[in-house]
Amino acid sequence: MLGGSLAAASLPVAHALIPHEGLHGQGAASASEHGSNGAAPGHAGAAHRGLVGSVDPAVNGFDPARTVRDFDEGRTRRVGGRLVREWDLMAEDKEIEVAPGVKYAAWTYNGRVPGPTLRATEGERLRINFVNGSDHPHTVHFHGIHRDIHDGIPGVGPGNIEPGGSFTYEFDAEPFGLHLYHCHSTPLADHIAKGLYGAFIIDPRGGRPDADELVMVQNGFDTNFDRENEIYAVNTVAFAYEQQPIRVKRGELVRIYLVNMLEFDLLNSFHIHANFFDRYPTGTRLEPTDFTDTVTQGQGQRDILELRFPYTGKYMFHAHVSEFAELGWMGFFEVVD
Ligand SMILES: [Cu+2]
Repeated sequence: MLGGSLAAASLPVAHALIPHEGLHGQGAASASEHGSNGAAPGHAGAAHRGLVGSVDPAVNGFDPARTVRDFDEGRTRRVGGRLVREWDLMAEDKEIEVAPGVKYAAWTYNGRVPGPTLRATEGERLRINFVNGSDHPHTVHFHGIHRDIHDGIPGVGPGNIEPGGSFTYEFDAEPFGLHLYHCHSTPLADHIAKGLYGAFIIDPRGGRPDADELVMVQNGFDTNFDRENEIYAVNTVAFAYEQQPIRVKRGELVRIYLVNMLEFDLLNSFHIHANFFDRYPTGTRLEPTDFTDTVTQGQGQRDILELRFPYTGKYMFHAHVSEFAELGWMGFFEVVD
């Protein structure tokens, strides 16, 4: 159980990673508060319990507050009575900020981490025009059912797409559910961990009930290249939804598309406070299998979660792996009337 002093407890760890001189607001930092090693014993009195300062979405070119409700339906046209849906994805090398003052040399699809949440409907024909604008070879590997040459792995079909190269992946949208896409070049863990991934939603033909829909891609960043993560998040920026809670309406159905893209750690989890949700593993069935408040996911695993908040107020959600929560993977819903 994580309480209000959560992030204060986390700060000695996160603190060491983050240049923070002169950044302590609210007069919380005094000379005596810091040890000689520069580690702060805690941020009592700071305006929020997360990191000091905030990440500027304008500098990153993406904003977790928008990513959470940003679904990319691409362009569509009819070809012989069939709907063809198309997207352009470009791999680009780009430095991003994953926590205040913590820069990370990411590899991105379309300049953002996670890449765009691609959304289609069961049975459509999908085309993904991939251009490699990075200095390294990459691919796009989609989860789904398709032919090998469009699977986006080295050595099969077009294999690695070299810098400056391009390829159009093409397949049918099946099965319906919540999937993912990511680079599959080797070393695989590095190509994924650097940021080349995104959520891929295939809606069932009949759709799902109306809801306030949210996408949460759980990720992490190995900022010192020791093959362990120093920063954890949903949608990339540590504590983003603590600093700016996700606002939802009381009583309204909320649907969360939850994907685990974490590398280097085998398991991740999502826990909601003061509430329970229906769980649809991989989103491939229309009936939930569970009514619970915590879901654990291995690497590449995903679930659709549905819930309603009966009361207004602030409700925490976080990885129930406490270390992850303390290093950025926590946030709040703000429930309003
Ligand atoms: Cu790659």
